[in-house]
Amino acid sequence: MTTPTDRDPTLAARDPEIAALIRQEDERQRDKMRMIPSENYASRAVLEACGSTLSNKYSEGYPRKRYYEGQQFIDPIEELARDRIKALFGVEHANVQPYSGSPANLAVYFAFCKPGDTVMGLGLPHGGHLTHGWPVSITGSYFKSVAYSVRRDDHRIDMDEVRRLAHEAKPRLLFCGGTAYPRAWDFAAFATIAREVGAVLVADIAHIAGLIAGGAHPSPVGHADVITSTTHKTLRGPRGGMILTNATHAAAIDKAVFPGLQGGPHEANIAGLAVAAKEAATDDFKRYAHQVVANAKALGRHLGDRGFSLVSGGTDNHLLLIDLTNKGIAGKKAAKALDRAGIELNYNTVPYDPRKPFDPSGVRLGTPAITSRGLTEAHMEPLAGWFDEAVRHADDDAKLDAVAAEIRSFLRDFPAPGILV
Ligand code: DSN
Repeated sequence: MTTPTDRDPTLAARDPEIAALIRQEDERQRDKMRMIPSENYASRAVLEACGSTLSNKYSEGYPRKRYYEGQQFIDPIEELARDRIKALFGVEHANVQPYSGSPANLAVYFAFCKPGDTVMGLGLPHGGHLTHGWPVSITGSYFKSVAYSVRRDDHRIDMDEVRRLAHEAKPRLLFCGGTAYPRAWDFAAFATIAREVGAVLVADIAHIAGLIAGGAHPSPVGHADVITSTTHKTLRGPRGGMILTNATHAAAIDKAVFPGLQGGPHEANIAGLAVAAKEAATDDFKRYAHQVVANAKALGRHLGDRGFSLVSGGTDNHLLLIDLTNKGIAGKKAAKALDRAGIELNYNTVPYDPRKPFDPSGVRLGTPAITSRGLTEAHMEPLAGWFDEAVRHADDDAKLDAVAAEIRSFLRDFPAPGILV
């Protein structure tokens, strides 16, 4: 007699090669200081929702207005995700279907722009995002784009320049938000400029969504016309995207996501987002969000004490951008050495970088994932020490391996959410 497991084997039995690689990735995530600022650990509950049979279902359309039958359980799931996100951020409307941040932004273009319209955002080399109109992205090819920048001296966004460029270019969309800007965003100031020139203000909060939900960064709600985000960074949800807006723009945004840009929504991830939104509404999560920022500030201070040059002199959020020029090492070489030493981050351009993006002067790191494991300010000094040691001994594999072993052993006391090995 065949058992259900014979008919439908486990992953390990069906495909040991993939199962082994996933297990190795689990172990890697368990054993390393994961410091890519756009990454995190989703909880076991979120991961369970994402790995569920919801993945089998098509549900084009929106709750109660679908093009496929069998939505008895899908509709309440998407409604819960929308309602929880609306409550968490205090917005009138949430679309939780974008597959990720780039599709969320593209849907906003589709909702408000015609090809050839002008858009404005923080330039990529200054910490912006590709989809805010950078030339190599579709958003920079189908739209005219104007980039604002950070000042050379203090690496802060130059709001005078934003105002001047906005008045000259009269953009249809004005983006604020980015991927490598360590300072708080002044959403009110952007809103004033957007109003002056008749632009739609889009706040892309992908990096800081969890900080905003937890009250550790000011919210763009009430300032931005539209808010876009991923769901897997500081928010600690599944991979995905969302668009938040008010009643005025709700219909245009929904139409732009479906049928404008996407087909069937990924309801397993939407269920994961509902779970993450429930988690993010707790006091524990508020403490987490504030701890992320406290850890980043503490780490910045300790790295500064060791002579590392922090872009903008520090951080207000979860990330640090370090210019390694004074250390005589390029960002890529440092990132590879740090990775071997158990500190995973990414090489990154710094503002006005004389080097190329594939071999830039800096590294970018952040505290969302390590804070999810329970690290606090007290742990940032040893972490800065390991960081320094790895950068100073970037050519010494034995030394890097010794640091990695220390980190592995240190992290045993800090179990990572969602990692069962
Ligand atoms: N890839 C994301 C990041 O690392 O910031 C942005 O899309």
